[in-house]
Amino acid sequence: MNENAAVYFVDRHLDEGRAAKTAFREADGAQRSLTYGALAEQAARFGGALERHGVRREERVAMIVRDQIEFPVVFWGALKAGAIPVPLNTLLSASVYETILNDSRASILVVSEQLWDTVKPAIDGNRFLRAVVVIGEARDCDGKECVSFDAFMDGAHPVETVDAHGDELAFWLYSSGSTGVPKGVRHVHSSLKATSDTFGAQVLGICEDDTVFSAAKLFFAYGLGNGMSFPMSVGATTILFGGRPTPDAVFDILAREKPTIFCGVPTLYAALVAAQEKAGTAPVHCVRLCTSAGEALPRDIGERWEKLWAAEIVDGVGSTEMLHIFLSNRPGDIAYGTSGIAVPGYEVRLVDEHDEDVAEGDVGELLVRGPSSAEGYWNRRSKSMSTFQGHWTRTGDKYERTKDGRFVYCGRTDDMFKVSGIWVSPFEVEQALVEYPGILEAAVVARADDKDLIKPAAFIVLKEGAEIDTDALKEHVKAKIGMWKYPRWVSVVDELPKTATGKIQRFKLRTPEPA
Ligand code: 3SK
Repeated sequence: MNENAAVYFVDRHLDEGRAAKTAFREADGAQRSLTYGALAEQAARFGGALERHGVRREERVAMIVRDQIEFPVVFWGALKAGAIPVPLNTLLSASVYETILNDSRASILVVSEQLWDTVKPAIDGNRFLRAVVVIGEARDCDGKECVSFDAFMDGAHPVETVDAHGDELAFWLYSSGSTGVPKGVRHVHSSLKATSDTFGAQVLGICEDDTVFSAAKLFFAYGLGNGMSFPMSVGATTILFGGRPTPDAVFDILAREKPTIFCGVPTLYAALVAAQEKAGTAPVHCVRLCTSAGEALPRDIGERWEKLWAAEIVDGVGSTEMLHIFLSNRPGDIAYGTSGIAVPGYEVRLVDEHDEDVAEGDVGELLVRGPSSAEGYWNRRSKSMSTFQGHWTRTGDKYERTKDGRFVYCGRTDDMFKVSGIWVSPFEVEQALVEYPGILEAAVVARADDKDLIKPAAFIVLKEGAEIDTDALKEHVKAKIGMWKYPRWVSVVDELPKTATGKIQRFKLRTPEPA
């Protein structure tokens, strides 16, 4: 049997009578849409165009592509031809693109024309790229072949989906984690179906009648599942949005497109709740379910959203290495402020520094085992060996298990610190901070005081027009979570440094306080 993921996610829909069903619809630009039939045809032709350009199996096809209908065409077209699509974050700088394009040795790059000015300097000196395909008008590429997407596809013969084993490499995703160093995470064909069969089917209960809008983009593992593999596993429809998901843009899409499932990240939910409460307008009730991941959702945000929208947020945790969410709340059984329990098909453990299971109520590093773990990092043997240990994957996240078996996030292993000999989770202090009126977001890091003792330091973003009394804020944190955990320094900032997917980059805040 051919275990190429494109058979299950693309070709199967033709046999099951969904050729005319809309698979993707754009919410912006020309508002184009793509049926399952057109996707199968165009992906096969994109695969043929790769072959015509001499792309062979396992060669990498880099994608710097916004959420638009060409994204699934390129991704599945590459898989059909046996090439390896490598979707990249569309918000990176030229120097990071240069590093990743060299690291992956991609021979073809597909880029959205809106991103051309940023990407162009990254390809000038590249020795591996044979062609650059621009979705839009072709550009001048200084000696490299540069064609428009339409010209690249023109006249290409459709490929037959190549035979692949489920364990064969299918695609890579680059993860820069909380440290900023990009690593190529290599995933196999069977993993996409594994995440759809577990989180998609058994937690979301996604079905053919659903319409999904994921504000988290397709280049991110979370967005790839939400907006592509889960809906395509059941023949549902996805709304694509290439722009920045500001509250206004998101509210407009929810009202116009009426998705039944909405997927966001905590920063976005915080901004949506603040905007909605300020405007005082009633939301359009269409979503049956919302999801959150990327980092733990503050309890307060979950509760306020549910009150406004009468729809639960299913908060979970996943990783690029595990492809999607493996620990999650369940619809109808949500405990905001926790990451819920293991997703069916996954097992988790909390271990101490000797890899021994910790006692109930103690904090430990979260290890996970399940069917979608990556094969390893590209060209990073030592990091692969320390992360992927047999069947278990180390997440680098610290968790505590409550009496009722739910997992509570405590921070990254490298973000935790001790104050007066007791562990402090920056996340717990941040949760207490954002519950204080006027605070939109907060990040907490360790800082040495004038006696060289480690204490929490907070960075806060205020809601529009808000002012706060920092002494009263410190008292609030003391009363809420404990005397020793309150931030000794509070800095008001315009925004927090974050990865494109919303994870706070605390390492960027760990500088001594300016004199
Ligand atoms: O960070 C997460 O929670 C996540 C969830 C799903 C897929 C990928 C990631 C990083």
